Amino acid sequence: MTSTYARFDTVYLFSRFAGAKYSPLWPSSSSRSSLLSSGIHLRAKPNSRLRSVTASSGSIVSGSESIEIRSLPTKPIEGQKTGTSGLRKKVKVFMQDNYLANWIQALFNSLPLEDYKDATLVLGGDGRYFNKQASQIIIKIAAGNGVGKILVGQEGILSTPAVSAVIRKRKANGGFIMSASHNPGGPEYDWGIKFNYSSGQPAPESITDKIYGNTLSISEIKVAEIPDIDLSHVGVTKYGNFSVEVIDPVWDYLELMEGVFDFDLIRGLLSRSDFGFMFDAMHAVTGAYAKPIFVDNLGAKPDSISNGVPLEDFGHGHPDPNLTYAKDLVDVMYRDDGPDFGAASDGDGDRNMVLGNKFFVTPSDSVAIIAANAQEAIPYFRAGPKGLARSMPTSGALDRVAEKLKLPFFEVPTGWKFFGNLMDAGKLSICGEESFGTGSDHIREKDGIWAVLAWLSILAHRNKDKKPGEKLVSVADVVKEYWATYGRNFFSRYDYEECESEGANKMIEYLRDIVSKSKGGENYGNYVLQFADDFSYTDPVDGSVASKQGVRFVFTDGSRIIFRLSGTGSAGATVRIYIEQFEPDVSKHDVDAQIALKPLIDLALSVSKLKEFTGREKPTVIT
Ligand code: VG1
Ligand code: CO
Repeated sequence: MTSTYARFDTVYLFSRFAGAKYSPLWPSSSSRSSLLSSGIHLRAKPNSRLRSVTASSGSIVSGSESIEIRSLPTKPIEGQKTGTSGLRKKVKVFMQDNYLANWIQALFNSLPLEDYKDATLVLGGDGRYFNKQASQIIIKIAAGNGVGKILVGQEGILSTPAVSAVIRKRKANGGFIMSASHNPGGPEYDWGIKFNYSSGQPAPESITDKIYGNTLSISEIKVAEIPDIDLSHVGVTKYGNFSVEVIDPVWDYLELMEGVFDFDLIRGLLSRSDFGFMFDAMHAVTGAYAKPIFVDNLGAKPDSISNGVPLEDFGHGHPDPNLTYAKDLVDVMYRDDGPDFGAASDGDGDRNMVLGNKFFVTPSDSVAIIAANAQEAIPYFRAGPKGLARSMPTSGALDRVAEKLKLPFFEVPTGWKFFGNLMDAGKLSICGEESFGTGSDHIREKDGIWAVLAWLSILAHRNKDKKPGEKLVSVADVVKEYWATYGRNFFSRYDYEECESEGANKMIEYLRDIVSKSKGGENYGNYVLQFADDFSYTDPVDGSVASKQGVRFVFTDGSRIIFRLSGTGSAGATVRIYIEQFEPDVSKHDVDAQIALKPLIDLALSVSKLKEFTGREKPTVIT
């Protein structure tokens, strides 16, 4: 293992999901009961059939000529503030009274009329518990506010990258994503909602702040008096000027992937008898995509997909693709006779973990390696990437690739929403975050399956002339060759989940105070401070400023210690500490990251007085 990942205690206990209990807010049609009782066991059709399933071939159901809009009185609800990626809470919170309805109406109250009136919006999600009921609520409020058309994934299913792809391809004005991503799902766990704009990127803070403001003054919700829409079949339903088109969740996305990658090249690798492949969909949304893409199109064996059926509670798992939560895959990959390549994706399909046989690729290295190899291995980048970017806490590996390839480089705050403007302005092609997020400007979200296809392209390109029986270039070979060329950025993240908010906030305040008084040249143990600050980012395209994005201590040898609080949790506060150190010496590249980083980790703990502020002896997760 090149990086240690350990879990010291268990935060989540899983109980099996047993039936939905939900009282609908609005009068429902007879189809509701069937929607509620139908479990999500969606399997996307093989590609050959997908091609024939288009909107026009679906049924068109026409309702009345005009729809009645009802004004439902409501009261503001506290705490509907968007975090790093949408609004996330326990599903029980979202199921209370008008909780979801208020937020959706507040969103419409925040958008300029021309952004939604008679416009097309996309709706989809990761298949988690409450998505089906939420779909009906969102559709009725959208219709009530004058939206012209909703494009919704069959059974409410669309991965986050697929929503972005559909918005772009069908020139929609935006879209809703029903997901709390890697957070567990089911009646006891999390739910979330996110809004993306017309270029497919998550709404900027200027909009999410407005939505929050409007949730505090909301007094009415506009609801269309229409029955629940049957989401189980591809087709169009019309009510007056409003229509809902149920679309196949895979088709647009698959078509995009075929344009980005050389599928013949990848098929050549996946169909080799001496190359083993395994993809773990974690019972989350990529289960709907994995078989059509990897098996039906690219020739992988049917048994190479595990946990490939999306379930409302993710099979009572934690759909976070890392060495702790994707343990089944890790165990297979660390066997002597394990596959040559393994990957997993998260709840909504935007994260990825990449493994070789007995080898874990850190996400920070992964994006750098994809960027370094993109031009030769991926047709979409044939002219070379336009620019590279990473989130601030992500290791500086990508910086070195940008330097060598003489590409523009950007460092943005945590959260994918900050990459979109750079992409729209043609300044950025490939980017990533340390949190298992990698992607490019083919869409405006990170993309788990894209990252897997990028890695398969690199391996396929390196091995395309290898005869049967010849040793293949492995994942470990590609990574070690990369380290030898660029040096290795040792990186680790310590997470302290569900701390008391008060202590965690005090710790950050304490660190901000240290930073405000700090001076370059000060000694911190064996390290000399270059600078310390609370990261602030000015968007080079629209000039917007995001401040207080993480406290960082940067030392003269390039080492860094970074502290921030998570913005995606649904309970308490999660403290994240990011530690990084650069090592140019090849002879030291095989050292375990936890050993290489020990002095810096100790320094981070003492500088922050973490134990004192949070009472925590040990992190819950180490990446
Ligand atoms: C985390 C990650 C961040 C990522 C975000 C959304 O945010 O650190 O890099 O963009 O999750 O990912 P935070 O604020 O908890 O650190 V996903 O796949 O949950 O939409
Ligand atoms: Co996600």
